Amino acid sequence: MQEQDLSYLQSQDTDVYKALRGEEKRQAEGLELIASENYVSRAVREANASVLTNKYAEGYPGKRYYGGQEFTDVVENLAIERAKKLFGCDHANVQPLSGAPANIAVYFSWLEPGDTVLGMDLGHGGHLTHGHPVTYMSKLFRFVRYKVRDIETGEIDYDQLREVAKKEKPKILLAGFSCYSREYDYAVMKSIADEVGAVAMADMAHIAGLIAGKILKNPFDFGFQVMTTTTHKTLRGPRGGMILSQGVVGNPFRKPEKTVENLPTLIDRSVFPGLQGGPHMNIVAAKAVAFQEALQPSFQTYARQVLKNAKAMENVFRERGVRMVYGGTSNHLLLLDVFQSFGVGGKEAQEVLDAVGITLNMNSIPDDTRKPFDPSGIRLGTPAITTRGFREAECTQVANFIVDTLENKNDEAKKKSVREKVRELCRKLPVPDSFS
Ligand code: DSN
Repeated sequence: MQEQDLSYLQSQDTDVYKALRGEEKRQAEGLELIASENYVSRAVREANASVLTNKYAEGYPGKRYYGGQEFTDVVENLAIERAKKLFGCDHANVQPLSGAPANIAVYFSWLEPGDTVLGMDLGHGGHLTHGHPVTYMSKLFRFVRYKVRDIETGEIDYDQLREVAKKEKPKILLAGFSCYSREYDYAVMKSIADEVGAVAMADMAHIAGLIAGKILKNPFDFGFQVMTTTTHKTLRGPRGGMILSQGVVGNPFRKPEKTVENLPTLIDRSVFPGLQGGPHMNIVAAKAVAFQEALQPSFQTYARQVLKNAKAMENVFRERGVRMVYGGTSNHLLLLDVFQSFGVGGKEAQEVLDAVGITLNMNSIPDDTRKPFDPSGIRLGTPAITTRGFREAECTQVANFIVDTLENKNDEAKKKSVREKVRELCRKLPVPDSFS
């Protein structure tokens, strides 16, 4: 990753300049294993840092409330068309500021206050925005949860899900997660949604890049009507969100009838003016650039390698007796029960690993008896190190570093040696500027 030219910033604001340089060094010299993070290309960063940050563009291409839109319309149309091509759908709204507003906008497009959503339990891998009681959405809508049947395999209890759906009659059936390492049976999910008259929605934030890279199944191929995602995880774009949908794209300024066919228009109206004001057009431009990168054949190679790398790490953890929640992985992430495996809490594991240059996050395991601020698990993933060019051999080394560190958390010499090996790997495979 070439150092950004920050010379003017340096002359204007040394404090921010120093913090940015520090972060550049941290990213260059450490291993990023946070499953939801990635490195963007230099082209994405340039678009992100462009003059479009100066521009208001409330509305949609060709229908804005401010003048001077000849270039904003170009970038938003490019982002929309590329997103549609990537995911094979009728419509893309590229304005959501992130994943949470994307989900909220879908809820408001389809639900009335008090309506029910059936989504995955947070403790079993779901996401806060799928109705956790701490969120405002849980005060407006009724969220009911399904769980994983078997924690050793990650199999979802579809029988229970069907029974709950029949009883609770959700308006939205939601497939999606932030910490689940197996793949949904979308056909079964869709059949349950049809049986109870629910819209089938997938929150694919974590695996959007693996779907775009054709390594994991695409919910649209099974009849799902809506998919939300962030754009900065496996999809390797700027920090932001997006809503993809099937149906007829109508004029967002004319209220359509509330039918499944009209979901694209209902969603557009829900994003703006329902929820958000001016979109961040610099981010929209960066999304367009990232989607173009994801349309290249090399992105499929990347997605395949993300999965291979996760499997290589899984093999090490299995060989060395580490307990993996859900028994391993079928995507980019792994959830390790470090409390059972090493007698170390998740918080301490995160801190000890950070000190040797391996960044990941503590995470609850299903039905965890420990508190969220010091849970039993750590979550890790391979999207960022794969962007760096790591393959199975390096990932095997990294998994061994993790186990070595946690087995020897009080051995300073051992940890120093791991730190040096991490630096060496980072020097060998620096973060690239482009990925072709
Ligand atoms: N915070 C994201 C993650 O780490 O999975 C989800 O929103």
